[in-house]
Amino acid sequence: MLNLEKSAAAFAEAKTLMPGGVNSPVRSYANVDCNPPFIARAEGDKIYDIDGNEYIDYVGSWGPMVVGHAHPNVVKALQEAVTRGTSYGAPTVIESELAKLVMSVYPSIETIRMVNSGTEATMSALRLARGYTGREKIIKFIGCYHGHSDSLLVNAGSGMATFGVPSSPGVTKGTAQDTITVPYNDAAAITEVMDKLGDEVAAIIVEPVAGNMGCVLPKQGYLRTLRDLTAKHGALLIFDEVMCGFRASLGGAQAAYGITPDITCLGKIIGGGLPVAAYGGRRDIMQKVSPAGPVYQAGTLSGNPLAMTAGLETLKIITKEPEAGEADYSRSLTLKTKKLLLGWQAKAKEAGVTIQAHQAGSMFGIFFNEHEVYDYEDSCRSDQESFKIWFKCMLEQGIYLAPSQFETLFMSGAHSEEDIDRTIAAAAKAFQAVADSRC
Ligand code: HOZ
Repeated sequence: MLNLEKSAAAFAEAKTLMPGGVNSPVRSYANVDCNPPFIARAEGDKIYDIDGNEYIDYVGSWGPMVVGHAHPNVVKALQEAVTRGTSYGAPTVIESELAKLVMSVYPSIETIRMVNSGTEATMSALRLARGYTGREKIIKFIGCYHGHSDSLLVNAGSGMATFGVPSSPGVTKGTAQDTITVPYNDAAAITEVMDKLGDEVAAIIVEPVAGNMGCVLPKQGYLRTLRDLTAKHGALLIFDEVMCGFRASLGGAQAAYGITPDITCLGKIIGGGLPVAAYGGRRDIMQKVSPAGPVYQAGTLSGNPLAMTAGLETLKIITKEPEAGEADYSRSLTLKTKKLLLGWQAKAKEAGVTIQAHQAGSMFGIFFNEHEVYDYEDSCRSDQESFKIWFKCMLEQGIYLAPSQFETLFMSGAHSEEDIDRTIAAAAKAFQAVADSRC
């Protein structure tokens, strides 16, 4: 039995200090009926709590830790950088270095603006789309989560799905009415809406691989439909690749599916675990951003030298040319993820539990569902009770997973074959626990 005594005490105190005891909702474990381990440190693919428990980590800080925790190159670069000061609020060369590296992998990004979080990136991208097109309406997909700015907190995934809150109080009717929501992966539904309202729409924003209703892949041709409809109606197509960037493939979903968006939002990995995100795209659109143009957006800590350093070192590792005979970084993550999921599927089958397993490169997840999962409704029909049992049994065995069916798991370069084998063995017990609970 996992001893979480110190974590429980720390959580009790935190609840007196912060709403729900946390600074971001899902990590509270509120929907899995247990206390969250309080984390003391992390290294490689392992995370350690204040009770001394060790876990194999598949959350990876919700995506950024693609090279593992405390990678020596990242640590060394940060140690050197910190001695030069922590923030200048002034231009630095390292911002351009990171920009060039990102743009070399994402050719659709001709000009980029660094910000501090995915929320800032998507919020700013929408403002830009509205400023560029002179239109007010935006379309988002039910169950897609693009951070917590007002216009995007409508029928959103992630914590809103986890806690069953379709929209947030505090978002005005005026704001909400400019956000049109449509089911994900339904080409007929989006075509109908665009045929009716397309000329009023500034942008369609989409997670091209959805990661906040669980991991849900786009159907064949779906992203092409979005591209064609936006082009037809003079609206912009925004890919929110905060999660799937550098994960669905090195070049993200846009490279994996061969679709070029007008604007891309990135985050997580490009900060290597420090707070960084970015939005960028076609030069003519980005030239509308202040001070090149009139669409205002700013940030004291944007382009922060420590954050740029962590991002740059992380991207250098994952973009490095492989040695002869070696798989490239991204491909090796994909292969490890595949091995893990095949193992989980086999163990689920042995236990007589049906799951749907989804993978896009190094992001992945499972649903306890007899049927295929293509959208938020399908995701909601998954068996939440089974998920809870599975999650807790995995945690007990030292496997750290996202505490919600409406989130995604991530593989890192630090996960060893041995740890993947251990994770598959743990899954055998967890699926059996699910099967037993159904007897
Ligand atoms: N919104 C993130 C997950 N998709 C962060 C969750 C958290 O830290 O609570």
